[in-house]
Amino acid sequence: MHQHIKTIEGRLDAKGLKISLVACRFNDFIVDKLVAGAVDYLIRHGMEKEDITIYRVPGAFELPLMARRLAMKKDLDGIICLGAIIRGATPHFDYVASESTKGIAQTAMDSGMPMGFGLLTTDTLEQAIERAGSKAGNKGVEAAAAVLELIRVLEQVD
Ligand code: INI
Repeated sequence: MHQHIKTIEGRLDAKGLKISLVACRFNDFIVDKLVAGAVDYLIRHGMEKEDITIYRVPGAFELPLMARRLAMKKDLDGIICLGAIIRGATPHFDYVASESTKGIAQTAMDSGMPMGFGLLTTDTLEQAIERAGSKAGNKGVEAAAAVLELIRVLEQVD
């Protein structure tokens, strides 16, 4: 049905690209799995190890400022934000989660830098574990795949 409609898609080819990850120390036993998943994905899709840099920030609240600073770097093709906010652990879950999410989205919009969103917001530790490389996949891998696809589709806009 769509055979006559021009469709532009992103190739999942990371060759020659330069990406930085911003990863939280908070809940690092979860976040480290997201980081490992994202790095593994990028390398398996052709990125050189030397073209990946990981910046560590204290927690999800600090993600947006670091992402914004990196978005000003002209030599980067994309950024991946990785963190885990678990409701049980904090009374201010909703504030941290919404400020972090809004800040990351706003940074992407203001800068035009492709941004992968790999921030887990779960009710329980078990749900976080499930999304960090077990039965519900790995949110870090998903964020890496999304930013790669976005970079490759954006570069085809003429
Ligand atoms: N930061 C997280 O990344 N995950 C959390 O679950 C979390 N909890 O539970 O509070 C969290 N809080 C810390 C916050 O992001 C800031 O680092 C802190 O408030 C200092 O500014």
